[in-house]
Amino acid sequence: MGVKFDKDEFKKSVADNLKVLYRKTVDEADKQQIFQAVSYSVKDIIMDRWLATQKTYEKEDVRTVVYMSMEFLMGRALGNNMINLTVYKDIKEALDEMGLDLNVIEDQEPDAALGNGGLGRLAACFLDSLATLGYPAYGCGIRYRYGMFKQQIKDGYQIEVPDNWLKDGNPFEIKRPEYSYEVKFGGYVRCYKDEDGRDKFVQEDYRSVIAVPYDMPVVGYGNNVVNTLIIWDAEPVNTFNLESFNKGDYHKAIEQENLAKNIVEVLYPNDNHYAGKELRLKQQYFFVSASIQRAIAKYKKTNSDIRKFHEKYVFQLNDTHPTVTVAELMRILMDEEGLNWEEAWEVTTHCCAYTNHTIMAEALEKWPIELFSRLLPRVYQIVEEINRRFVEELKVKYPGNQDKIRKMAVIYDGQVKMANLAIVAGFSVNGVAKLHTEILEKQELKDFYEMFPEKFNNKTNGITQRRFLLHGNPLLADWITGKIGDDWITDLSHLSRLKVYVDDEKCQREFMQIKYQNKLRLAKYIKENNGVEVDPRSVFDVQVKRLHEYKRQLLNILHVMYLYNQLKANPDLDIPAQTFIFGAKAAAGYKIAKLINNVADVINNDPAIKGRLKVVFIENYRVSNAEIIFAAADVSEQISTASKEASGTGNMKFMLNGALTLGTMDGANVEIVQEVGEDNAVIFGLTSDEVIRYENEGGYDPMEIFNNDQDVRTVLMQLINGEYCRENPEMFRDIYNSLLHNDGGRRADTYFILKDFRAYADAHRKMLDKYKDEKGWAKSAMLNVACAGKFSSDRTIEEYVRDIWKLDKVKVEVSD
Ligand code: 26Y
Repeated sequence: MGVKFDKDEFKKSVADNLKVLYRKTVDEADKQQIFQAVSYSVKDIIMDRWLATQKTYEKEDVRTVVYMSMEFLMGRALGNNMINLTVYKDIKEALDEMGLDLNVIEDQEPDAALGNGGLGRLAACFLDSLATLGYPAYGCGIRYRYGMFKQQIKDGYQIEVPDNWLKDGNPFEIKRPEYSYEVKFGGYVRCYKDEDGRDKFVQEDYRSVIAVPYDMPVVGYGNNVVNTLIIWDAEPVNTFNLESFNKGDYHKAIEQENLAKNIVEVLYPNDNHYAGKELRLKQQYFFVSASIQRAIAKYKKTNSDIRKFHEKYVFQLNDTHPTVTVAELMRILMDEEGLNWEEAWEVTTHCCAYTNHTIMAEALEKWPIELFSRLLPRVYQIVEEINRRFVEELKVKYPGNQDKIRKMAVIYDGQVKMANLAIVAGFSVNGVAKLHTEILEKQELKDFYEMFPEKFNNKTNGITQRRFLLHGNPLLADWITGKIGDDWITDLSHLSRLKVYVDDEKCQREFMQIKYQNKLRLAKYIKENNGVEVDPRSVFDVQVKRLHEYKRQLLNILHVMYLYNQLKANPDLDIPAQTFIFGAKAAAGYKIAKLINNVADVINNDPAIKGRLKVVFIENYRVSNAEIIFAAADVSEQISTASKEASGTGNMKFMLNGALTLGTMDGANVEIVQEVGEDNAVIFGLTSDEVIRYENEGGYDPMEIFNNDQDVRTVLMQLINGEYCRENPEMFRDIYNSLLHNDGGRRADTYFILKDFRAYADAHRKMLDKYKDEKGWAKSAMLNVACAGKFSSDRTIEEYVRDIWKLDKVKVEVSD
């Protein structure tokens, strides 16, 4: 089923593109132009498959999932598209012959960073798996003009630089103005009776924008399927609203122009933290309304009865961010399609399914009624009615139980609670790892679980092996294929066949040699991008993920400070050289990045340590350099406070690339250890039950640890004695205080860093002992790869399809 590839034709195509696009020959073109030309040539291969896929979907009138997400963290497209078209090596060869280096060309592409972290990257992995498995699917999101900010480190501080990712044009996207829709904001609702005496509702005196879709191809692996990611741009109703202008409403015309510009301007760089910004609600409604309008229009092309819409479409809500879907679908079905409430509710509650990605209270979306009703007056009326009916139901089911109503109502205390809306109107509610779903059922969403147990289900996250092994780690990918064939590319469970090699010493050497090559590659990257020299023979101990208190980068760096003290006190300490690698973007103003960088500065420049300890903060961590980092890791730091990390997906990427997990029993770590066995990971710290118990008891007393553990005490004192900031010893006072003192409503050491410190230090010791046993280590690392099969997003998607989406696989024929 692979693509028939004609090398000469491809070379000609690249040269032609350079001519047509830039009036240049291959020798004259710059790297960016070459990237564009190659991308257009690849797009050309995609195009026939894209057409054929969409034709097939139309002809077979397939049931479709629409993955609704504010975030799609796609990363680079060129390499991935070539991989999935199964022409990567062919094209590499063709370009070689033209004197062009594919790696250099790939590096010209900016990451499509339309997401913050795990949730956005999960959406991207899901699209890859859906296409590869041959399921009809759309992603719907926003074409942010500026994606996730680029991070520079200056003087140890994070500087946020705008990510103008569209500056040179996006070769893979296609603008489709013929499928544009109007989206209305504000104004008021006028109610009147139609000729049959039925209530009718129209929004008047609104401001509106035109939502214009751009399609991005999502190429399935080796199967001719190309699905579509639709990202919506906003344009003013007309460039200069003549109608309003003529009526003298100059102000309104300008307002609408600004609304369009602002709405898609920038991705909010908040991860797991809700800020309640009005513009964010506008973004949500904007892409939701446009996406539903498009789905309904598409449905009506081939179906006549809108009451059966749910037979053909299911909307998966990626967290609460697109939850306004529920009310917007009700509105369109009633106000535009003429259904009554019961009919519209029947369709809506069979269309919408909700995924929860976090139990962090500060990530819960709650919109003030004032804001919500002002921005979306008609939608708000519908939410009110949903709430009124639901509260009636609650009163019948739990008479007199005000407490339940307070907790479960969709509208309460002046706020619209989006999670409650998603649960009430959705037919499915899922968590993203076994432990996470259990916590939802037993704690966070207990009341809802008791009322609607049938809605709840678990879908443990996964990752795509096409990007994070086949593309990101070609040496290991080839080695695996050499051993067990290439079936793992589309069925990761095949990796278990590597188990027979884990005791074979030759295989162990080959495997570790590949790891070493990947460490060299990362060392080179670090040298070129950060100017730090690292020893590829040292242990690469890596924590890459968004900076967040609950993820506890602070625990990691405090331990590095402790290790440094140990090495200073005892220079003969018999431990392998270690490189601690961090990579993370932070919410603006968060101090830990500065601490890590200052610690790095001190340690890396201390000759007494003889290079046995290095600390590196990799600037601008993102999907493209993540691929290089995972491939080179020995130790995977997954150290969140138990119960706080819903799943984690980086943990899976490390495992797949042969790193050992050093982690807490949190999120999917639990399942990772279950798969690989306790001997091939190191687990430490409080369990989620213990954490939750402490939290319910109001915390614990970190002072006791401070007073009794001399090593901890020393490290904490170094936060405030200028050891890591000569010019301002007070620099890290806040961090010190947060660990030891209650502050208003905030408990000291909210995330149990000191409580887990000893166990963490012991875990590190245990990890190093493992590392010293070369063969044992190689075996463990290989077992991590061999046991990673479960963590393919292909497996996750098959579960969503089976339990929630009920899609049929499609076959696409193409004549090359
Ligand atoms: C601003 C706001 C409401 C908000 C924005 C982004 C709230 C949350 C987020 C992002 C959350 C997120 O990325 N969650 C992560 O989802 C991953 C995929 O399910 C999980 O693996 C990970 O544990 C979880 O933190």
